[in-house]
Amino acid sequence: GLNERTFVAVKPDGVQRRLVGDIVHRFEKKGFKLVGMKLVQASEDLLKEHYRDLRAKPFFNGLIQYMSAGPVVAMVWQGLDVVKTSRKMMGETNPADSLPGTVRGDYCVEVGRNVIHGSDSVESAQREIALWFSQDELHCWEDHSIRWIYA
Ligand code: DAT
Ligand code: MG
Repeated sequence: GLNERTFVAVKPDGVQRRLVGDIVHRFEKKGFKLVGMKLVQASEDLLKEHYRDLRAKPFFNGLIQYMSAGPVVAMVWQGLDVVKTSRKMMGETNPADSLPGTVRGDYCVEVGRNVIHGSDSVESAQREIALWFSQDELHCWEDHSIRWIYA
C-alpha cells in the first residue's frame, strides 16, 4: 500500500561524483516520500551484514572495500509499490544492461561502480531499513500533496 518503504543508498562513487542531488531529485519528482536520510561511513561489519546473501561470491571482498571506501547517503523512501518502482528507476545490476533514463543507465559503466543500491523485495527492505536506521531516524510527516499524487 501507500506505506510501503524501501532502502536506497547512494554508494561512495555516487557521493564522490556529486550525484546525490540528482538521485534524490528523481525520487522526489516521482512522488515518493522521504522518511529517512543520512550520510554514513559504513563499517565493514555493517556492509557484510547488508550483503550477507552474497558472502560466497568472488566479488564479495571487493564489494565490501568499495562500499566502505567513503560515505554513502542512506535513505528510506515510502509510497505505492516503492520497492519495485525504485528498482526500475535504478536500472539493472550491470550498468551495461541498464536503459538510458535509469540511474545506472545514465551515470555509470561498470557493475563494480554502479552508484546506487535499492532493496530487491519488501522483505529485504524491512531487513535493510532496520539494519541502517533506528526508529527515531524515521519520520512520518504529513504529506500535503498526497491527494495530488494518489487518487
Ligand atoms: P543489485 O545491487 O542490483 O541489487 P546484487 O544484489 O545482485 O545487485 O549485487 C549487489 C552488488 O554487488 C551490485 O550492486 C554490485 C555488486 N556485484 C553484483 N554482481 C557483481 C559482479 N558480477 N561483479 C562485481 N560486482 C558485482
Ligand atoms: Mg541486491
